[in-house]
Amino acid sequence: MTDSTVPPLDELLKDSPTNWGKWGPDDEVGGLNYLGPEQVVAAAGLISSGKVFTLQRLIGDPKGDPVWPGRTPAERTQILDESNWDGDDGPAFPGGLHYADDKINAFLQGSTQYDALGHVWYGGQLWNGYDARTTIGGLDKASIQPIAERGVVGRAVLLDMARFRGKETLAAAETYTHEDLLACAEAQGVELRKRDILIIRTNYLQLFFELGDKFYEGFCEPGLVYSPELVQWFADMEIPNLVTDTIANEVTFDPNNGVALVLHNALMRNLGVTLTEIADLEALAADCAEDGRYEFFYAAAPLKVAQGSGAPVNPIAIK
Ligand code: UVW
Repeated sequence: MTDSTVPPLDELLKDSPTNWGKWGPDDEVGGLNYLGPEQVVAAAGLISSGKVFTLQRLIGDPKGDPVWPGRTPAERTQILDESNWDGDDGPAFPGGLHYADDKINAFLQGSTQYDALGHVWYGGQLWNGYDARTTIGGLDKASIQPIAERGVVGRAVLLDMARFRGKETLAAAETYTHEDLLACAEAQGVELRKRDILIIRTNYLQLFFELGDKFYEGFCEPGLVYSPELVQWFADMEIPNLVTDTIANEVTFDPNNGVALVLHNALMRNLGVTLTEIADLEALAADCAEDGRYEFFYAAAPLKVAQGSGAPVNPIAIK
């Protein structure tokens, strides 16, 4: 889909900063290098109440699974259950063992997930300058595997943009900037520090459950909007990981130029910021509003999938 009035990404981002080479020519985890033992130990010091929140959405939710247009929700198939032993097609093991087995056919980005740094690109190059042809048949470079092997642990801050704007959910195509994030943090009484994992709540996916198929009409999610200043802010703040409760973390089409997913490229491809999408932040946000504490320990490790462009994850926040 090419529209001549829309600038190509390589023109739009020609002066955008990159972290290519910063962690060597073989790096595949980008900004996660900012999270070393010092950050892990400091984050552990934030645990005081022992309250645990899991941030994954249910796969196979009876109410539906919100996915990016063109993807389909995971299909779980029962392979074995007690009915297999009604006749004699159940496997026979000594002692009379019966068991349930099932499998899923799922987009690796079809629920709460980490994107691999090689998930998006333009101009024939992905993160760290790797050739886009290394994606053919599976990601040979910057796949989800190195992120999964490393894990993500650090201090996270929840920025509740919906609550900050006094809304149940942000609206389709509604945008916010890094300055809005700072204003939100100030209103919440939390300091944003270098190397923080940023978690942003919009509660937009509530509309998926309320609107059904209409949710996808004129699809344009709310989210961060590109500006050179915003990208520089992410670079200066050394943000390792951006987590949101929307399908793609940023406003789908930039209202200033019409380009799709500019920040996937400016932040992930160029700076190496890992993106985490479709997180369920509702219980955590309710608790933060109640106790007024918007900073906490965060840990996540996506599934280890060889050559994967992303993988499901169930992140954990502990207060
Ligand atoms: C795309 O990049 C298309 O989607 P996502 O990052 O949401 O998986």
